[in-house]
Amino acid sequence: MIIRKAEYKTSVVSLDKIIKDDVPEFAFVGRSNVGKSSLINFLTGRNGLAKASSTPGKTRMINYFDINDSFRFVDLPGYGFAKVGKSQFDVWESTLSQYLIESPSLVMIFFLLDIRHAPSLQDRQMLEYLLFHRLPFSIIATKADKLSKAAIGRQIEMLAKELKLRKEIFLPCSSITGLGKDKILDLIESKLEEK
Ligand SMILES: Nc1nc2c(ncn2[C@@H]2O[C@H](COP(=O)(O)OP(=O)(O)OP(=O)(O)O)[C@@H](O)[C@H]2O)c(=O)[nH]1
Ligand SMILES: [Mg+2]
Repeated sequence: MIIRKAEYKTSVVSLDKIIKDDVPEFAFVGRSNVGKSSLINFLTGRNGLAKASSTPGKTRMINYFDINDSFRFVDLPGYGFAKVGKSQFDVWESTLSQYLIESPSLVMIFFLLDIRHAPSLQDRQMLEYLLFHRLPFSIIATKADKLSKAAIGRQIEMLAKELKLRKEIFLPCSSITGLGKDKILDLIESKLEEK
């Protein structure tokens, strides 16, 4: 899979504006600051396509990107960002979860976890949500450039144990070194072929 074209399509804030058509979608979920927007930029090779920032809470809407005129990436707002008021936070979370169950052409959810940290309570809730609704997902362990090769292996084992998942479904990745890019693109290609 080669991404030769990536374009910003639109952003929506409310559920009634969610795109409902038959273009396959790949969504990126995870806590704020885990690296969702950076991963979209890195996969598409377009820095600045999705707005990334060291300030958590950068992505506040559901952002759609058209890829290769044939599928979409969907950058979702992160959860676990404490600085917003509780009510606004609830709105984000419900929008996020409704997007996940109401999008008709959602093919795959990339669930991002920071490879350096044990999963947060909200990460566990997100996982339960994905399992409960039988949503197709794979786990991207981000920021692997911050660890040695041996430590990457140890952290993947820790995450798999903590979440009671097979360690094979974890893909270590780095938007800085390029680790994981080919595997993620292969996965996207195989999901599109299954359709
Ligand atoms: N070292 C390292 N830093 C990364 C990596 N990916 C993202 N970052 C940094 O992590 C910070 C957050 O990245 P974003 O891509 O904006 O995170 P996000 O998940 O989109 O955050 P929200 O939009 O707030 O939900 C930025 O400072 C990035 O430069 C990575 O693979 N390695
Ligand atoms: Mg973001």
